[in-house]
Amino acid sequence: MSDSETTNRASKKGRWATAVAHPNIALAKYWGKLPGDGNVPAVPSLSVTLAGMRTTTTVSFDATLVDDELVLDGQLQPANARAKIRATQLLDRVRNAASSTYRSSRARIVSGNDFPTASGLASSASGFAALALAAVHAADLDWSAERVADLARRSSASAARSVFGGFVELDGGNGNEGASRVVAGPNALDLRVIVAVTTEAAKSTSSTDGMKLTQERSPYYAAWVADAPDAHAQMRAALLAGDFTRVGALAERSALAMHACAMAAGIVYVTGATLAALAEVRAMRASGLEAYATIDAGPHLKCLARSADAADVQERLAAVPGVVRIIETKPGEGARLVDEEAS
Ligand code: 2P0
Repeated sequence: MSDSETTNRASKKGRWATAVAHPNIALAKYWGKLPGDGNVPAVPSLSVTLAGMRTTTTVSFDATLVDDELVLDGQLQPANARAKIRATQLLDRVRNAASSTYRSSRARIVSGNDFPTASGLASSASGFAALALAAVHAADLDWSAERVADLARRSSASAARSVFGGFVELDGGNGNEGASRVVAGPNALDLRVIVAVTTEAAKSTSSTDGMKLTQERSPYYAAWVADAPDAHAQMRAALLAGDFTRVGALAERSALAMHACAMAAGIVYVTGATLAALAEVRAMRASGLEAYATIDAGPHLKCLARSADAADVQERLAAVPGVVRIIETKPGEGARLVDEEAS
């Protein structure tokens, strides 16, 4: 990041900063939390941060405000909106660490996504990564990326991974504090992630609620937690070996294991369109086109392919009934400050 890209300006009423962050998709999934209120995952995960989709967030501390304000995708959120409450919780952590100038000041947050919000495209990951970085800088705090990631994780664990670029791991499991770090840079693997969007609507069960119900009700939850550290270690090794085939196969396995575990608790994120897209990915492999599927807490399918195969994969997924559009992404940068205001 160059100095000219960063900003932490004084305005008439206070200080503001703008951050950009990208979503990430987990190749080895996080699903389930440790007991307690630290929002520490029960399992380690490994993700790739995705260029091609972005959240831009401006935080402005303003002593004249009586409450924090959140404008999300152009809509002022009501005081009792879940997103607004979660944003205020993050700001409170920042205020507690900041100087007296900010401690009693409310803030205006303006945040925009260039992709569907809250539908399983990881908008909470990019949203809280951008919010954490912008809030820390708007409050004049000089924190490391690791500390910003820790702040973001407390709001949404996957957001810690979007603070960093390339391939990123997030610790989880007993005796663990949920630290995150870069495993490899964006060019470590020749990879394209083709997102088959199946709806523009918000999902019905949040990840937080889905995980809670899975932990309470799934007969397979203990097996998922027991298997995850080894699945994560295998993914890490395959990535560091540059082995696309193994990364892809392990990613599809992790996604299906997570969904099987959740489905056994009655939590179903996939739709007919998701399964049709999954069948098409498997048909691609049968025909010699090496592609692998992953699915998050929503109905979209993300397909992993080599760059040379990306156009063919896009064409085949676009033809699947129920796929409404395609977004092509590739490994990208972590969260960063920019010299503009979000709208
Ligand atoms: C992941 N997901 O590893 C998994 C796979 C979705 C499916 O992390 O409760 O929004 O806010 O910590 O981070 C989405 O969960 O959940 C997620 P909270 P988060 O990417």
